Amino acid sequence: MKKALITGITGQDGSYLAELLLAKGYQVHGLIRRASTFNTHRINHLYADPHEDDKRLFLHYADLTDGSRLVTLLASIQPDEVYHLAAQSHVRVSFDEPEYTGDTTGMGTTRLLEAIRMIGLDCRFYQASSSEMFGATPPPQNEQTPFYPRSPYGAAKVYSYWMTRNYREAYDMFAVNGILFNHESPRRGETFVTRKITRAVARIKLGLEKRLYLGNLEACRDWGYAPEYVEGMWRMLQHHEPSDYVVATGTSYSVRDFVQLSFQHAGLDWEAHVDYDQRYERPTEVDSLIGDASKAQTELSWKAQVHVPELVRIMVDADLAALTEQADA
Ligand code: NDP
Ligand code: GDR
Repeated sequence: MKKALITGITGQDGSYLAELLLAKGYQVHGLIRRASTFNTHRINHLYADPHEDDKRLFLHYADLTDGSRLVTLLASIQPDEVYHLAAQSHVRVSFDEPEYTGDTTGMGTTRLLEAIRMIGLDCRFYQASSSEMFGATPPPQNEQTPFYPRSPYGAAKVYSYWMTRNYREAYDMFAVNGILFNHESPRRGETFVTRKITRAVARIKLGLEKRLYLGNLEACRDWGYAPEYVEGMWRMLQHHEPSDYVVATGTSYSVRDFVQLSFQHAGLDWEAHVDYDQRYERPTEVDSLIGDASKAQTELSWKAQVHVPELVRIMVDADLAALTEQADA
């Protein structure tokens, strides 16, 4: 049985990836942070009683800021595949907490790579790189596009990208960067713009709220569907040689388009409910991202199936269903 370690298992992608790997027969180990309240709601449905014999999901306390813990954890688990998804992943927050973002989103990757090297672990390593690394470089963006990050988050991801490549080249590690464009789902964190919109639409529709406050409506993003993107991660680690891949839909919509489609799906007029709030603007913005994922299509046979109109329907319907269920309970 193959063993995988997922950092960031409690996040959007970590939860879908854990589902995928368990379905493929893996033993899955997840790194979780100690918090005063449980933050495992996205993976609770996967967690079996620890006393059951066929249990294949194991959770371990650790933190990206604690390098020695990463060493002991990797040494005891001995995973075949490491999916490094943990990060301070919010771009706007990275302007407020640049040093912490550098320590986790940047240095956290080095601590993990160095732990693998120090204990001589023979494993495959996936780094969650991001389209935010392209930043101000105009679209379309592919694996050859120069990086021009526009936030502390983007800069930390560029550092992690190069550390991953350096460990591949210097130590012959099977280490890859998945350069993933924005991907969303009903499990998306509630402060990212798509989920903030679909959740507000559901609340407005059910009369629980009246207004939605947003920042820049003109930014364009290449939004895909998270469950498909974690399949891309897995395929990168099954390939015969390590390389870096863009994962994207190749289409782009503005935040305004996403707002309009979401309200329209619920039979609402967005202009009657949406207001501007300067606090959601970023000091420097990424204006336009459109990914060219032809390398992933050719080498990994990966292609996005869900595009924004369907994504909007999935997310608005899920938020409406969750709220209705709550109200009925
Ligand atoms: P989330 O924000 O949903 O999840 C982040 C995860 O990282 C959580 O499990 C969180 O744990 C964990 N984490 C944060 N800080 C630490 C730390 N100091 N030590 C240990 N764990 C920590 O992110 P996503 O699932 O959306 O994204 C996964 C990865 O992919 C991230 O690295 C993100 O930057 C990157 N990415 C995401 C894209 C997207 O569109 N979703 C696109 C491109 C890249 P906790 O639950 O305790 O907070
Ligand atoms: P992004 O996602 O910064 O692309 O990073 P986010 O959803 O936060 O922003 C997308 C765009 O929407 C604009 N925007 C707002 N954003 C938020 N969060 N809240 C608002 O109220 C709002 N109003 C307008 C933003 O300015 C931006 O242009 C995500 C994260 O998942 C990263 O971890 C990942 O690397 C990238 O996607 C690819």
